[in-house]
This record gives sequence, structure tokens and C-alpha cells, in this order.
Amino acid sequence: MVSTEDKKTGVIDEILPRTSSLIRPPVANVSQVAVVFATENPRPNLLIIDKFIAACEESGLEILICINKTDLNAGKEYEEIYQRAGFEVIPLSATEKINIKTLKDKLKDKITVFAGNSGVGKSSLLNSVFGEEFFRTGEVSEKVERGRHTTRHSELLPLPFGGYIIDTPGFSSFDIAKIPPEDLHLYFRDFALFDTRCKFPDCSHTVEKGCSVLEALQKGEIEKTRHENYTYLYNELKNIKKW
Ligand SMILES: Nc1nc2c(ncn2[C@@H]2O[C@H](COP(=O)(O)OP(=O)(O)OP(=O)(O)O)[C@@H](O)[C@H]2O)c(=O)[nH]1
Ligand SMILES: [Mg+2]
Ligand SMILES: [Zn+2]
Repeated sequence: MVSTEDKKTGVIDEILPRTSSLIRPPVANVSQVAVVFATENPRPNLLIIDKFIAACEESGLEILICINKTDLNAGKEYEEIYQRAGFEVIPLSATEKINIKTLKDKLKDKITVFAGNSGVGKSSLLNSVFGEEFFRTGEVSEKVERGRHTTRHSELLPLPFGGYIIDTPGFSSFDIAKIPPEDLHLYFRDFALFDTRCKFPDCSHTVEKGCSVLEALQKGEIEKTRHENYTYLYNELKNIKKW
């Protein structure tokens, strides 16, 4: 008889539950996502960022906003948008080693996946965290301000001070197609104070006159870009559903 060992086949004893999952990047059991973008080169696309954040919220992940390349442009406006929306924000510079200590403190004892467009400096930030050139980094093409997808696989590495990090290849799009449009507002944490107060039971919080989310927007209590991106994504999800 041939043993399992000889046949080089394995037996699955147990399938552990996945505490969190993301469609892209393909990693499981992550406790936190560091959403990385650069203030410049490449400029941030807040629609893609808000879409990614919504998908992370839906997965129940902790979110850390990492604003890199603040040596090129301070990017205070981005810091304000996400701080006011209720996120933890760290302004960083991998090259000038700005706030790396703060980043390290936030990574300690957690499994953090680094996600963000190609060229924003995810691998560079991680090299600063390790204090060594662990990860290969690549230039950003000047002409199109696009990264070169230097990191090709997701890599999990233990941190010397506790916890794990996962460097991922840059992404340019992220799928939130599984979120029903009527649930999308739940994944915009800055709407939470207002959507519960909305007097319309089936409100989309996009155009309805008298909607409390729109009133908060008008009073400046919700960031304009956040609501704009919410509306765009809401309509996108609605159109997907029709097909
Ligand atoms: N000025 C400046 N440049 C930076 C900073 N961080 C990274 N860079 C540069 O940006 C380029 C891209 O950095 P990477 O770390 O390779 O970016 P990435 O996000 O890992 O890119 P992918 O692996 O393609 O997803 C490199 O030329 C880095 O030297 C920063 O804080 N300031
Ligand atoms: Mg990389
Ligand atoms: Zn409403």
C-alpha cells in the first residue's frame, strides 16, 4: 500500500475560518490595512482610495491612512479630508524618514497589509520600517506618473518588534461589486452620524431633498470629495445591479 507520505498528497485536518478577506490583494487573516497614497508622483485618485476604503470597511478591517512623499508636497488637504472623516492618518516620507516611528507603533503586533497604487512607495516605507533594503523599489514613470509594478507578489514578513506586514503589488482598481448599493453608506464612516437621522427610509443620500446626509454636506460636516465619491460609487453599484 502506498502511504499518504509517499504519494506526496496531504490531508486537510481542519479549515480555519477566515477572519477577513479581500478580493484584491489576495490575503486572509489580516487585521489591518495600510492604505498608502502619495501626495505627488503619482497624485492620489481619491475615488479609487474611497472605493478601496469602503471595501476594507465592509471586510471589517482596521484602516490606517498613510500619506507618503510629504517631502514633495505636504498634502495637508488630504490629511484633513481623512482625519475629518474619522480615520487615523500618518503623513510620511520614506526617503526623508518622516514619522516612521509613528508607523512602526501602529504596525506592532498586528498583521498589516500595505495596499495602494503602484509607485506610491509601499516597499520604500517598509524598507524604512525594517531599516534595511528588504523590498525592491522602482521608479515612477515621469510622463504618465505611473509606477512600474515593481512588487509582483504579496509577501508576508514578520516584524522584528512584533507583528507581520504584507507588501503587495500596486493596484489600480478594486472590486466592491458585492456591496448592495443601499448598504454603501454603511461603509462611509463619516456618514454615520447623519444617515441614521435621515427621515427617508429608502434614502440613497445622493440627491433627495431634505436628506440629512446632504444637509450635513452643505454645512461642511461631511467632506465634499467623500460625498462625491460615494455618489459616484452608489450609481456605479446600482448600474451593475441592473445587468
Ligand atoms: N520623494 C519621495 N520619493 C519616494 C518616497 N517613497 C518612495 N519614493 C520613490 O517612489 C518610487 C516608487 O517606490 P516603491 O517603494 O517602489 O513603490 P511601491 O508602492 O512599492 O510600487 P509597486 O511595487 O510598483 O506597487 C521609488 O523611486 C522611490 O524611491 C518618498 O517618501 N518621497
Ligand atoms: Mg512595491
Ligand atoms: Zn438621506
